[in-house]
Amino acid sequence: MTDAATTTASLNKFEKFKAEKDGLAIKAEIEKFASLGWEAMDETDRDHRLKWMGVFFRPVTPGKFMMRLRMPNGILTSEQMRVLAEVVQRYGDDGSADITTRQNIQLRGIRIEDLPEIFQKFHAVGLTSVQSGMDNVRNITGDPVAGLDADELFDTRELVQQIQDMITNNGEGNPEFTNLPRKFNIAITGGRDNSVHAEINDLAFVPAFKEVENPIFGFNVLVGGFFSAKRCEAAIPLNVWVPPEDVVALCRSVLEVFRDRGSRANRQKSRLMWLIDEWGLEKFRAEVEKQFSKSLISAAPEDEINWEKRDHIGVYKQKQPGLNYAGLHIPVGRLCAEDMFEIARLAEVYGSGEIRLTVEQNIIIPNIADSRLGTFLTEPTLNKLTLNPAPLTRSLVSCTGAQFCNFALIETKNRALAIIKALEAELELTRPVRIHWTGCPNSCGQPQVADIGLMGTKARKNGKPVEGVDIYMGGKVGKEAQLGTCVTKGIPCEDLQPVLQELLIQHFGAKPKQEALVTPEFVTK
Ligand code: SRM
Ligand code: SF4
Repeated sequence: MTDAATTTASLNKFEKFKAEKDGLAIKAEIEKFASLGWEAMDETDRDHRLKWMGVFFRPVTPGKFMMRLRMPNGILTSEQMRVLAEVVQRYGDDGSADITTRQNIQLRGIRIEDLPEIFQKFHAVGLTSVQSGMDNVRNITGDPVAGLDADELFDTRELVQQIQDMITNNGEGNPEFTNLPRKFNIAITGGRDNSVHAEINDLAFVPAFKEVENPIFGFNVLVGGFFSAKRCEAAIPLNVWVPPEDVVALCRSVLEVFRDRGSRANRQKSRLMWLIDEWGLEKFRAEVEKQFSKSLISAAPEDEINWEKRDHIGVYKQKQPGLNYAGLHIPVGRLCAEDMFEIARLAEVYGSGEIRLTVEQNIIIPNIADSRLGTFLTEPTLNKLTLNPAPLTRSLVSCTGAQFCNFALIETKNRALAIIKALEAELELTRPVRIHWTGCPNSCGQPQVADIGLMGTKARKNGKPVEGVDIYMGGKVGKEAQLGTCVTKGIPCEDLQPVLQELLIQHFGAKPKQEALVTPEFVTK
């Protein structure tokens, strides 16, 4: 640890409770908590340590917990989806699930007394929620069409699973990595379109060929990307290239350096980039190299991210002849139990039982044979979870917001859907526009990667406090990704629709519907 981190006096309150008892210790106490009930539990165990098992106390809905899974590379089976559906189904209207911006699933409505049975069910189908919150490595993202995409350079699935297994001890929990100074995000992409937003991860691997005698495939390494309320940074090149077989070891080395040397004094300054700032990139690279215990190879001059980002909504041919994948749009990622059972059924009847998730909070069903496609397209579920949503709906992303998150300054998901519907009723759009909502400056909904990002804030109208947003623009994804910046502050949510309408007209070629009808160019389309 840094000098600052070694003295107890300088430790922040999170470090103190972690030093008293490691978060993972509560794994052995789940039965006890279940019989005690949430009200009688020790508050630190309930509000913080349970997150090491992916169980989040929700002050907004006390007694109804959220559970965050791990979905390496965003992949699950129909059997696993059915288990998740059964869990939320028992909670009636309180139960639902969300697909997250890290290709993952969160469940809602969970009662503490049900945890032992829920964990047993997870175990039986190979699901884990371990180390998915607090000072742990979050769900590791990978290409959503890995192994399906004819143009991919590398299938990321196995590597992502290996990294998760290393960090979590095959899903059982690994005390080596349960006490990081802060959260840590890892992404790995083997495709050409940067489907994982590599640039916003603490550690990311992007495809790159190293010329030795012949080009050899591997990854250039990026470090230090993160969003927080106080500071947002895109990841920077570490000047390292690794072949696929060294990726797991390099993850370990970077994590060990962060764990042992990252600052534990001020939680607002504990993400990896702060350590890189303190040391400088050269020293950071040298420390990683020491830990890696062999020489690091310098980066390839160019990476292979040279496509615009795809959203995977719709039906596409796979690299396997005669097979297709279908990207279903899930409005703001929210699923009810019935939807989840349906998705599991569709994946089994038409595909191979596999289901994938995207960072845009949508679902992909792979391996649909040409011969089954016609019948698949007639499924009534596709009227709700559509293959061809309207252009604004298609790219809408939203964080959890005030319905369940106590950090939220505004309601997000329901409001996002209502405003998009109203805008689509007014406007004719010729291309999708990526609108991301996030309920507070923590930026879980990634407004900085959006064409138009909306960040919850406190605004004023007629002298009264009202829910409002700061507007971000200029986010670019895929090749040459860059973060958007704040262009307008404090727009009251009730006044937002006309403001968005104007932005869409001015910057994204939208036309008012009336005008669209009389413009010959549009009539012919
Ligand atoms: Fe997040 C904290 C939800 C992706 C930055 N995030 C939270 C908490 C746990 C706060 C809380 O206890 O209520 C939210 C849980 C609300 C709930 O009930 O759902 C929460 N974050 C989410 C999710 C569910 C948003 C979504 O609707 O998809 C995403 C879950 C991802 C996952 O599966 O693990 C989620 N959060 C992100 C991302 C986006 C990403 O990773 O690409 C970010 C910005 C990127 C980053 O971390 O660098 C993000 N979340 C934060 C932060 C700010 C971190 C910081 O360094 O300050 C917090 C607050 C914190 O950690 O102190 C936070
Ligand atoms: Fe909650 Fe804020 Fe994250 Fe939205 S951005 S989920 S409101 S912490």
